[in-house]
Amino acid sequence: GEESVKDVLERKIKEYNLQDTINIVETGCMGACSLGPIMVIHPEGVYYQKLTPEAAEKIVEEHLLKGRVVEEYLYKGDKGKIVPQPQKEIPFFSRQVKVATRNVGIIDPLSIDEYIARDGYFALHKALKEMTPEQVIEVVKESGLRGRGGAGFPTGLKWEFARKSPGDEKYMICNADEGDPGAFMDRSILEGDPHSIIEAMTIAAYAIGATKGFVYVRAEYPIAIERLTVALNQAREYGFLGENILGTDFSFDIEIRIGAGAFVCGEETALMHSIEGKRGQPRVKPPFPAQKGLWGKPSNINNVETLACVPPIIYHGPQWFRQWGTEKSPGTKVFALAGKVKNTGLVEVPMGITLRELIYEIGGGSPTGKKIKAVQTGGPSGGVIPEEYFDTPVDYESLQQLGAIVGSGGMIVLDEDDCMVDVAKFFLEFTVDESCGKCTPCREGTKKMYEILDKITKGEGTEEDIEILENLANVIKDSSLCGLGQTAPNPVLSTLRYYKDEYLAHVRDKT
Ligand code: FMN
Repeated sequence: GEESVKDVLERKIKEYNLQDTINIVETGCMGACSLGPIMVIHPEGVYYQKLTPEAAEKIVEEHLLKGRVVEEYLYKGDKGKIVPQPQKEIPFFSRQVKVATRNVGIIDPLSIDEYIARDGYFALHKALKEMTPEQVIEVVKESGLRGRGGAGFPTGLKWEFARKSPGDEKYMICNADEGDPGAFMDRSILEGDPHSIIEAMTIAAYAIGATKGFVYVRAEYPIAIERLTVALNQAREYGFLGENILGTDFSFDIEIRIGAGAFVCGEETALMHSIEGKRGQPRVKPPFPAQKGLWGKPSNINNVETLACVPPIIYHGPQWFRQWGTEKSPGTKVFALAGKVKNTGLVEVPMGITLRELIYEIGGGSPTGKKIKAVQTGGPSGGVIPEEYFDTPVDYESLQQLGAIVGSGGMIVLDEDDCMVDVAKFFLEFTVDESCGKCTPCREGTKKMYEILDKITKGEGTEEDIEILENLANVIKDSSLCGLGQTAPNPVLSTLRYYKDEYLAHVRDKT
């Protein structure tokens, strides 16, 4: 609805001859999905939410012309209390720490000048003019930044492998496939701050010795593709990309490649096959991309959110990043809060925050007052975490110990009405659909698991079926070719771990 609000604003501002004093800036997503469309009036910082074209008209006439705040569209807190500046008072906003999304919702993504005004390309300048590639890698290693695409692999170490891998032609790839259902952090960064990715990729390319880069972005993100294209042209024009960047002898350029909607193409080896024009299927590792990547050359691949953290780390130094998070999982992470929670949307928080803080304080708890039962983290590769474990800190190791993962940052909150067998079936249906078919355990096994789950949820299963389901899940996990099959059984295994009684109730009560 934002477009129609903007149209009215433009028309009204012109009508009242305010165009010289009032500037409309179209930004990327501000994160609060349940409140959109949103408009913030600066410099006072008044936050209007749930806007309509009529609301926009009223705000121009009252707020902009007469300086009177329109209460009707302000944020309403507990018991309907009006909060004009929720950014300062409401935990959903005030508890966030924005590193990867530092410019999203603030700058105009189509303006390179606005990016530069917020320290954009300063890190690139510092890296190219004051640091050797090895020093850049050292800073990233010291920061402890770990891959935000799911696996949590240390970014600096991966860069070092690519740097040390012999070869004069190397590639730097950005993974913007973002296939996890419910995840939209990468989209928000690309749409809201595309220059941060260009700057980070150029720094990474300098560090590993790459001359060519690719952003692999899914076709379902047309706005991201459009804004990235504009940003790439601006970066070339300003000398941040192309031949002899910033007058140095380092040259690097980036091309966009558009994916065609296959989840498996987010897996790094499948993604590289897809860029090469081949069928997007994974292959056995090793060799890893750092040794043999795109067209057999040493390559480095990073997720969008990982890359978005790089420029401020280089600019402010590794200890700056380490002021947030835990020893082993430093920094911040963007999560997509969804499901049975009051405040849905994107939030960037320090790692190590507890699930309880995330779901109750930031998320605002249940919207209906029903009892929250669990949270499903990490999308189709993840698992459920029951409410009694909500004091667990959100970091890579802690969630893994509970049978779930941080993954790309999806968090779906479930309440007492949700059947955990249905939840497992929902995610498994997705992986069955998205299995590429190359390896047998994933192709045949996940289908078989789905059939058993279907039988159980229809009240036609037996206790033996539950046993077969569990055995099959473990076999698929151990024997699949890539991460898709290796993690597909996780939702089933984790619901079996904590909610076996619900499986048994289905088979015993025939419901
Ligand atoms: N990583 C992403 O960044 N985006 C994706 O959409 C994505 N999809 C994946 C899908 C599957 C089935 C698997 C197994 C992995 C996927 N990954 C995805 C992880 C990538 O293979 C790779 O680990 C990641 O891009 C590395 O970047 P990082 O170290 O910055 O996280």
